[in-house]
Amino acid sequence: MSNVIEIKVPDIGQSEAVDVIEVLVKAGDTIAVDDPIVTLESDKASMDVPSPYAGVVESVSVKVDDKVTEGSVILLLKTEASVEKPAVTAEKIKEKVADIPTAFQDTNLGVGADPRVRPEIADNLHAGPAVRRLARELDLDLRQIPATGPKGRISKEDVKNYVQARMQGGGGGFAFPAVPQIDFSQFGTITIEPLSKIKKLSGANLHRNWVSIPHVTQFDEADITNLEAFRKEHKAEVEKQGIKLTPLVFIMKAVAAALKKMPQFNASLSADGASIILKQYIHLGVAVDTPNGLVVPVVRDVDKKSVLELAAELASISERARNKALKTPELQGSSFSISSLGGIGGTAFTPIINAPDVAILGVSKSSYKPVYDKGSFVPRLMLPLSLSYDHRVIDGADGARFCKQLVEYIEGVPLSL
Ligand code: CAO
Repeated sequence: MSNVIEIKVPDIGQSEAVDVIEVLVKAGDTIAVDDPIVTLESDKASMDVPSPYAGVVESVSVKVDDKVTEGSVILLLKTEASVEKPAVTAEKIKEKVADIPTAFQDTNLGVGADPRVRPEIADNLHAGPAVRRLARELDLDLRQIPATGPKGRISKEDVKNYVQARMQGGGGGFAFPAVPQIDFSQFGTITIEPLSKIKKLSGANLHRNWVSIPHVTQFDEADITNLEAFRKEHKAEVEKQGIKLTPLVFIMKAVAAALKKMPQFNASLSADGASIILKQYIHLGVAVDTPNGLVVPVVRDVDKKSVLELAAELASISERARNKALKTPELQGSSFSISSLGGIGGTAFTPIINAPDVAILGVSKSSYKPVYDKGSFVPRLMLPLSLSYDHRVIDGADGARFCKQLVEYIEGVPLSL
């Protein structure tokens, strides 16, 4: 025999009224046990209330922005179930809330930055579990989605509109052909090793940055003969303080000066693509090669620190990156990034932009080259630079100007510690 029963707000672990931020069912819907029926939001968390019974919704008694407490009627349900004991408990709801990942590693170069978990740690981001789940399923970064709900809340509608806009803007009917599944053992012996967690997370972000940003890479060279002579002169003395002096810290100072001169490189594109967000701070993401994969810790306020301070900080963060000892905030907030492969080798490469930055500098290995000067060739130590920039924000001419400016700053960087 069927009953019509009231489904009420269960014990949610607090006595204060909470907001209804989403109503997930309507009259006539058939629901199963544990199907979410409303999303509630307190000051601390948002939570889905699952249905304790299966049945058909007769009517819904709450609407968005209502305030409810334990015992408030949510809906009337026609059910065949026996209704002795409601199945929903505070523990069950808490379990559901705990389902949502709460931490992530944002390395920005994409690196380590998993877009599916990223939104969950954004402090002032308002979105219910259902919206967060949807964003995770679609691999979307919630912070990119313009919110239209009350108190700046992101609704399901906002997510749908965002996806639609993205498809209209960039889809064009184009779809990637699937990568063929091949059994390589047919060609010879193989072994299969799982990718590290960092590689999986960074891979997703590098892929996103590579396909979603129109990259251009500009190449140049800076004469670091004098810089290198100065560095070598002071290397031993600095090492006594436990600090390793490499060309990179001088390059970081020169980059900071160039970013001050050309702030459009120290910027991000707004989520709707309609404006540029210029940053008044210079925080440089520095790519660090670790046994587990690429990590990009951030050195803050590079323009305000001395060469020695930067060298000490760089050594500390790269060591901690390799020991997996970095804290989440140390991986966030870069305004421009540097990937230096100079200690390894190579003459040039095309670094992938560390979104939401709009540019990244690649540094390759310096080598002596004959440079024509006043009628003769002289040996000079030349440093190869590769600047990748987002062509939506930066024109080619500015890309070339930035490189020229950077070369001038590297060649004239104050030779002091
Ligand atoms: N040209 C020539 N020599 C260079 C150089 C350059 N551009 N840059 C560094 N070197 C030298 C250093 O001076 C040092 O030699 P000495 O000990 O004789 O002085 C040696 O190379 C090793 O330097 P280093 O790599 O340990 O230090 P760094 O400050 O240059 O770089 C760090 C630090 C953390 C950036 C680096 O160790 C690293 O991890 N680089 C890899 C970054 C990476 O993986 N990028 C790819 C990202 S995309 O996949």
